[in-house]
Amino acid sequence: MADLLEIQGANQFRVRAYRDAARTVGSISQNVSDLISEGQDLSKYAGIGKDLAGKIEEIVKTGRLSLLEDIKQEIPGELSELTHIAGLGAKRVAALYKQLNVTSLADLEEAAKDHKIRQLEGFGQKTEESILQEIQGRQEEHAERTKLVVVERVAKPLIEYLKKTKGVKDIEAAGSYRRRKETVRDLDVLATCKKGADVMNRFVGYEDVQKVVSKGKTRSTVILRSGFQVDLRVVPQVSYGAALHYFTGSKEHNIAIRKMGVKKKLKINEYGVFKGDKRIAGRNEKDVFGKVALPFIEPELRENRGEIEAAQKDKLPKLVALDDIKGDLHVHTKYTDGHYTIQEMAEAAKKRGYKYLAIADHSKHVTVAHGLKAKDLRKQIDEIDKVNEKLKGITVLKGIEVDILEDGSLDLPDSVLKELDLTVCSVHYKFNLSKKKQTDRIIKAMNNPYFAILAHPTGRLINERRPYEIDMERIIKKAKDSGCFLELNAHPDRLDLNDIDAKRAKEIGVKLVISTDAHRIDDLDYMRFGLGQARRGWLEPDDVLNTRGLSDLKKLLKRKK
Ligand code: DGT
Ligand code: CA
Ligand code: CA
Ligand code: ZN
Repeated sequence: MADLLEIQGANQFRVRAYRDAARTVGSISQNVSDLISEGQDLSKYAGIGKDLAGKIEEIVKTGRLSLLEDIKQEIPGELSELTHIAGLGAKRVAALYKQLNVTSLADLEEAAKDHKIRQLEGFGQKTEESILQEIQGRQEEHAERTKLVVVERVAKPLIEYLKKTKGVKDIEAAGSYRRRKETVRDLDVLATCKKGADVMNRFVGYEDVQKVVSKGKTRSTVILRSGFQVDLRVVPQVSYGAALHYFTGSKEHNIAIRKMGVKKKLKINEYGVFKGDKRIAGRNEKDVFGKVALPFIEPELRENRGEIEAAQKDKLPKLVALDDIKGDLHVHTKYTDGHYTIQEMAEAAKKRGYKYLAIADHSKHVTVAHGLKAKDLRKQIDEIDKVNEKLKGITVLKGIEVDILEDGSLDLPDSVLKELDLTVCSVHYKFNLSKKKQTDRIIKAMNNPYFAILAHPTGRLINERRPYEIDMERIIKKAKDSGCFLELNAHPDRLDLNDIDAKRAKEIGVKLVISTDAHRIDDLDYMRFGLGQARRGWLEPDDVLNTRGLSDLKKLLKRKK
């Protein structure tokens, strides 16, 4: 609705109301249709008024939204999807439609190839080229993968439901989901159960199942209403560990393990580890590793990216875990586009066992989020002092998410930055600079002695916006030389740095900061996604800045100024 209204040129407040409501619905942990059938009033959630609550109810009860259908009648084709192309907001999409009659991705591609876009006012050759690149990139990535957060929302209730089946003993989701990969193609669930248990009928009878692709005694596959595929396999208990290992993957890891087995004259498959016809392991995953003389390898590491060699040398990392995290260093408040006060966010952080929380609202360049000017920031600093006087057991740190401007300067003067405990520095516009220019821009910013943490270093949005081009190796080395840190943004739409870059940063010796970028209290729980990615990047507690206590943190944040 928001995209379509924006294309129509509707009132900005109306547009934002829909976006806020959509975000809120996305962050509600229960099933929204359950809430509605229980008769709950959704307007108690932030960002959902009576009118929107009514519309959500309409969607749940009728499967459609009549107003949306009316507007769709007025707006042709795939225009709303085109707004997700990097560099194209609703305004530009409207211009492309009005002037070139572009209504689909195919039209857009054709217009770009015919060099018609560069001729429009407000579009240049650069924009045209980046549009074309993006379209082609999307076509390559078309193999559909779902974000981990979305899969989690499906997997958790499904597993809970299956657990309640009489006779089910073990049950677990394996595959890329267990490896905490940022996106998942399908869910691979494994179970063991007593003879005669009715688990397959329970599975295909799950309310969210749209289509049963196949149903057998040991394996069934269904498609859920969201289009997402789930496989369930029932295995004998003696094979559970071997099956869990096999179906956790990755395929590359499995192949490497199987080869090690062959060298020891062992056959390893989803039923067990076999010497001749004799099963010598299979009940436990740990024993499967044991038979090829390896210690247990954490699922997040199983990508055949060196974990087997490390395990052989007893050099596996002791991966960072949620319990190691002492605070969150990037959250927003009502001062900009957050939805809660400083005190509310701090209390929520304390409830999560944190020792500190850094407020990092936007700086003035981000006008859509009402970014702070120096005088607003000073006001916030005073309020933080007051909250710190009141609140015991947690320290609120003074920060800012300051924009890195196109010329590499920071969006606020040093005179105010120096009053802060830390800065979280972000690129929020001009994503399409050349690799060299984008890298130079960030490196120049890092020369500012008040630069502390590079936020979401590549700017990507998973499945939506590709990373901007930068020379990551140079950035990491510069961070190392200048005493800066890199963020691993834990927001499940970002997970930026990714696993490979995080591992590289560790190798070079730069510490990472796992931050949620929370705009609401519940977003603080995104930390778990950041941890998943950090673990995939081999990070240990020592590699992560926000595992430190407050005084160590403050020492590490001090740069030679
Ligand atoms: P995805 O694409 O997100 O679903 O990723 P996975 O890793 O969940 O892949 P999936 O669902 O195709 O297969 C689940 C696991 O089964 C995979 O991680 C390893 C195992 N597997 C699948 N195919 C093969 C194979 O050809 N050889 C071996 N050794 N293992 C396989
Ligand atoms: Ca899978
Ligand atoms: Ca699968
Ligand atoms: Zn932020």
